[in-house]
Amino acid sequence: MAKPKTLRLILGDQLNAKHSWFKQKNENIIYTLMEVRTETDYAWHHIQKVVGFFAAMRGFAKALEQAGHRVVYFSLDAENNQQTFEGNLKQLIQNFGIVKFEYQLPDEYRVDETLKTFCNTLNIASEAFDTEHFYTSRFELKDMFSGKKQVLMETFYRAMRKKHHVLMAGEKPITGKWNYDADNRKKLPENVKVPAPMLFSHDVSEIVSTIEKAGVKTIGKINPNSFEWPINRKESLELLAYFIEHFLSRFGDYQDAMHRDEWSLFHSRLSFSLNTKMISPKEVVDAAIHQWLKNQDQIEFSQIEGFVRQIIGWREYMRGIYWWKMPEFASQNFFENTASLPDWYWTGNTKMACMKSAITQSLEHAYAHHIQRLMITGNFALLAGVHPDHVDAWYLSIYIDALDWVEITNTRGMSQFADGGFIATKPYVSSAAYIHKMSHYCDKCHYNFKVKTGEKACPFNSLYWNFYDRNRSKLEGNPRIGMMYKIWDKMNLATKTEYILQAEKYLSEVNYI
Ligand code: FAD
Ligand code: DLZ
Repeated sequence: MAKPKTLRLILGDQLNAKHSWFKQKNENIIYTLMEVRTETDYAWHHIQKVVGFFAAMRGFAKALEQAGHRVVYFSLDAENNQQTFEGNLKQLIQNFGIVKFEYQLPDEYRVDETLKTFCNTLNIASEAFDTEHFYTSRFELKDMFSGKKQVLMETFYRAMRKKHHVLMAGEKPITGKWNYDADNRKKLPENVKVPAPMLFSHDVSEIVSTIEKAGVKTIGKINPNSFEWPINRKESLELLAYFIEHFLSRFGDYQDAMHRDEWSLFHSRLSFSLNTKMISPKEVVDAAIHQWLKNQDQIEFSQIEGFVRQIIGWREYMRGIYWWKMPEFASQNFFENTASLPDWYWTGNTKMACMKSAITQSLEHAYAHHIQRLMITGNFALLAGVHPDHVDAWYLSIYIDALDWVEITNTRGMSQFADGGFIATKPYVSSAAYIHKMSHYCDKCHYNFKVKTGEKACPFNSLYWNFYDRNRSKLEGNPRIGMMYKIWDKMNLATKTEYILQAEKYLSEVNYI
């Protein structure tokens, strides 16, 4: 008699080869991965994002099979593909006489709800497992801060350092100081050469053709003969090794720098590998610390601390906030913004050099680094009063690493202040002076970063003051912002009026600036 069979679902962002599920081979366990329209169509994903996920899923399925596991893979164009997780799962449960359904906890609220509902409809047993990827469990941050007056990343980060003994000497930080953020804000000098980013070169033409034939709506560009992102664990580890050898020693210094000719500077570009779980945050952190320990004469502590903070700090923090605050988080709009996203967010066709550069590279590489996302594209959207739903939709589309749990917390929370300051203590907005200070964009711009009004005035300048003026009742009481209103109040009425009129002009013709 055939043995009772278990069905195990692996989602596209659960490609963790080290998961304990895979320690033993068992012919009565069937693994399934599926390319489905519900996932390709919930956003207008960048073509490189869909291709990256499919290529990595296909490779993962093949590797499992080669290791002796039983796998059923649904490609997008398979005839029996029902194009939903539930449809395909139902089919498999019937066809294989499955007696138990198992899955790993999804990182996305939407998919979590779908699978919970699906399990409730089943008349067989079901069980959810941890993904064995993150440092924290889903509700660890909520438990840590529940009932506390202040929820701060820094508090969480220190607790993480202590709990996981990262860069610690007993209960104290190894150098006596927790955070070197203040040292991480340098502009890139002309004499510092940035090593070339590590690019892979996969032929993904078959996947691109399947996506196109199916009529999936995507954005952005791709070279089907030379796809540049890692698509398996081996390549993810190579990218990690390349980062720690060539970029880590400058990571902290130039973390906030921007440059028109350098699309990834000293950043790791590991977010896709991490978010698909091809590599774990602990592997990344351990490898970076190991490199620093071996080369302390060449790698200053501020570089490694800056990097570790992003992974055990920000990344885990955003995940914790997500599970604490969803689903309400997804509809917050503190400033009651209503504007549409300018059309050129989808084309890069604007006269502002910084926006043009950040958007064009995003369309070309499905990537922008943190400060481009926060202080260029996010900054402008907030100054222009764009509805956070539109901003979210754009960020969820355009980046290869964009998954709801980390996209929405960064976009709606950190960047758009739509949560009223739960994640960020003040809105991340700036005038042109900051952009000029941290980048090389302004040198070759149609606009002049020093000019506030008139034909060549950089839009960031008048929009900046217009933002503060428009949102005075909501921001004035914030102790981190009071200074801005003092400066504004000291300006004479004529100047203030000119700024507001200039901002209104730009907003009224926003698709053409
Ligand atoms: P590095 O600069 O090399 O940093 C190393 C790692 O730290 C990253 O790979 C990432 O895993 C982690 N990290 C750094 N900053 C953050 C952060 N703020 N939140 C979470 N993890 C962080 N990150 C995503 O992974 N997916 C998203 O959809 C996403 N959307 C964003 C939207 C906005 C508006 C902003 C401001 C930030 C967003 N981020 C997102 C965070 C950050 O910009 C990216 O993680 C980073 O740019 C990825 O590039 P990298 O791997 O080269 O990062
Ligand atoms: C991003 C993505 C895309 C484009 N397609 C798929 C897919 O067809 N099948 C799948 O399992 N996952 C896909 N993903 C990643 C999912 O969106 C991700 O698994 C969920 O959001 C859960 O976090």
